[in-house]
Amino acid sequence: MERWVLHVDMDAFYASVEQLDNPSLKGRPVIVGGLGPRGVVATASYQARAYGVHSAMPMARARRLCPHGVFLPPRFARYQELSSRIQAILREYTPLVEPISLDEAFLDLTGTQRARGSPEQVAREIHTRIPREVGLPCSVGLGPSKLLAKLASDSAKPGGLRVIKPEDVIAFMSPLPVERLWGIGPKTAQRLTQQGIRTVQDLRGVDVALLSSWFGPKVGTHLWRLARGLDDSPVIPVREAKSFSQEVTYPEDLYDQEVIRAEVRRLAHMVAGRLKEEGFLARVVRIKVRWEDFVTNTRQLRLPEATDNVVLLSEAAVELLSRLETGRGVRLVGVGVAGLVPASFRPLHLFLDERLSEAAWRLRARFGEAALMWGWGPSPPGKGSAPGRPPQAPGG
Ligand code: DCP
Ligand code: MG
Repeated sequence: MERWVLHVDMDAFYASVEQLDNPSLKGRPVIVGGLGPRGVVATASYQARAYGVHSAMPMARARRLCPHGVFLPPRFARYQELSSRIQAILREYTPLVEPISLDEAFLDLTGTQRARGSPEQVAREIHTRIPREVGLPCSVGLGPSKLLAKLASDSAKPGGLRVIKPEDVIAFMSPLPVERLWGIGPKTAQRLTQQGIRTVQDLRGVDVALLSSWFGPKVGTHLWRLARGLDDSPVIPVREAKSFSQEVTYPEDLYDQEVIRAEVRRLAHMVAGRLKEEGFLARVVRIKVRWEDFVTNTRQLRLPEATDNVVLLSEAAVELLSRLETGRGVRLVGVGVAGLVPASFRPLHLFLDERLSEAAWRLRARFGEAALMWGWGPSPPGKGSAPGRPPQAPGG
């Protein structure tokens, strides 16, 4: 059966939402992002892009480039709400919807023909329904794979619809710069450029053995396939939310508050590492404490936004610990996370910069330099004022 994948990507998503909610902003350069001194641009309306403003640019630079722009802080809850409405529309066509971020998703339309019309009709319908029913502009691409669907929607931006039929793939791809192929980062692109390979057509002229000698067999074969538009990566509907936790039962009860806090931080680090490994962000942090008399207490809190950040998660866990009364010996400590979303939903790690440094500052103020453990290193109990060694390895 012919494979059909659709890709939808909203145009200047955050900025378009701001324009939707405040129509006086329509047609104006709107820049959404961190407004503090170290803020970064999340996105800019196409009117602002004309001044050279783009995502990930320091806000200070954006202000210089576009002094008469409208600068706004992000409103994640609102973006999330509209994202859900968009996804609900998409799910009317197939359960095979893979959200990539708040404003982007893939749909596998293979074999949906009978129920919903041809993939091309579905693409047209989605392309008109989203602006009509949600009020936001989008771009839609349809092609024989995820690779082609994404390239198609990119080429239709802003506001367009593009269909790439299997027989048009080679002609469509040939003139594209190699960086446009996914999985080709700046480093790979640079190495290709050094060899005089700039476009997909150039890349198609290099045989697989040569590519493999440059990049190794795995990447070499991948590049060879991409150059031919060959991509069979599946559309993966969003995974069920899970939870992760780490807990330890101690051979001897813990009494020292510093030690207990250090343990909570250490477990939070392990959980954060697990989130990173599995590609999730968490909204909820939990702790569990079993006292010497076997009474067990749990506490949980909801974070302002989903994160896998080590410092934020351990800060939250320590905060929860402080909500429990002290004095009794502690047999067991556990730290867990729930409310997991795929890391591709990461709202704005760029802004976290500001909040992160704030959290780091608070941490340092409370526990001293030793409290800061950015990487994924050995456990901290025993450092500084906290005596003792971490007990046996924690179980799952
Ligand atoms: N985003 C962000 N930081 C980035 C990139 C994006 O916070 N470095 C946020 C703001 C965007 C949203 O994610 O509105 C969607 O990202 P896109 O890359 O799809 O960018 P836009 O939708 O803003 O613009 P377009 O897709 O039209 O290029
Ligand atoms: Mg977008």
